[in-house]
Amino acid sequence: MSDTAEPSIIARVEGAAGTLLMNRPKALNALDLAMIRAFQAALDAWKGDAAVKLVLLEGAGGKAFCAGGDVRGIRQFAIDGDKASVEAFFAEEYAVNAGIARFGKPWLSLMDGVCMGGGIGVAVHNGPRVVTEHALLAMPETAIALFPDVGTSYILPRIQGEIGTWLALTGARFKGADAVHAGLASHYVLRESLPELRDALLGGDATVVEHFAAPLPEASFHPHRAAIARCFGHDSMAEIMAALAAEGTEWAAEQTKILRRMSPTSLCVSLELIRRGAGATLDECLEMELALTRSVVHDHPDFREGVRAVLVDKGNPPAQWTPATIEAVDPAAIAALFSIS
Ligand code: QUE
Repeated sequence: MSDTAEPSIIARVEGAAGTLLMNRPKALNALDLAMIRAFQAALDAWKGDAAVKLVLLEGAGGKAFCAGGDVRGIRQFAIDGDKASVEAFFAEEYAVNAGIARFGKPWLSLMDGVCMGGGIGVAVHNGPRVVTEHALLAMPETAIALFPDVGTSYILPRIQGEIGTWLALTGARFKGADAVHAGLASHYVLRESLPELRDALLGGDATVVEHFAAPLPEASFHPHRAAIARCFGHDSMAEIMAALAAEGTEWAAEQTKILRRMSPTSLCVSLELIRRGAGATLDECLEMELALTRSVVHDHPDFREGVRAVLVDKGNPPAQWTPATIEAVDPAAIAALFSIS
């Protein structure tokens, strides 16, 4: 699906910068395979090009940086039994994530607007990672029965105080300032400063971003830091649900309600993945994630149902999960999803 005759990624060399504009604004710049291939082509072209001192990544349209991957398309491949297309999408997407991490030059993302899932994957593995007051970051995969991928199984367990576990399981929305406090972003810049920042970056020196940083507001999750650490440090969903129940606060009740809407299988898979990711390298995490896509997308009904409910039918009717509750998830079934590859 393309919005116009324009390319979905506009890649140019401007001054000493390679610039990449994700340009599918009607789809909130969600990544399809053509875009992923354009990212790989830019990585290949610019990595060894001494005239390109840094890469500047932006989203078109003013509303989104990038809403994620083209999960509607992946769902259709899964329904059609087209395993090769699903494999190509995730394998090539994760190769781009790894390529950004080892690009060897600054890969500077301007996150102004929605940035979820696959959008986080093209932003956080290098830097500087700039957010504005209009940035909204989330890992919402448990709502569609996926799991935190694009290398976030490496990033999230390294955030202090179980903030990453909380983010992955509940799909909590981070404002720009929250993302900086959590370490997902590195610099907080006001939207009104972006044109001037952009101009300065075309000079090829990424450190100029320091001059544009605005005072950082307090994290919106600050009042809940202790409760997040208490409740989300457990290694099973049953323990996390029990810990939230024991809190007896409005906040904890809200978290419980949110978690009860997510795919129970996906919650258990995501928690296990984050725990395994804590002791793994980025490349090992990406490999683990790719192996999981093979089982989760094809062998389990929840992914198709989750994308249907959230993105195709927009919540009407809500998702029907298999099994329907966290309590009914068989640990052996979760282990099996990890061992198939
Ligand atoms: C979980 C996700 C995604 C999501 C919603 C979730 C995701 C994704 C999109 C999305 C949103 C708007 C679009 C679009 C895709 O939403 O990965 O094409 O226009 O890409 O709850 O993982």
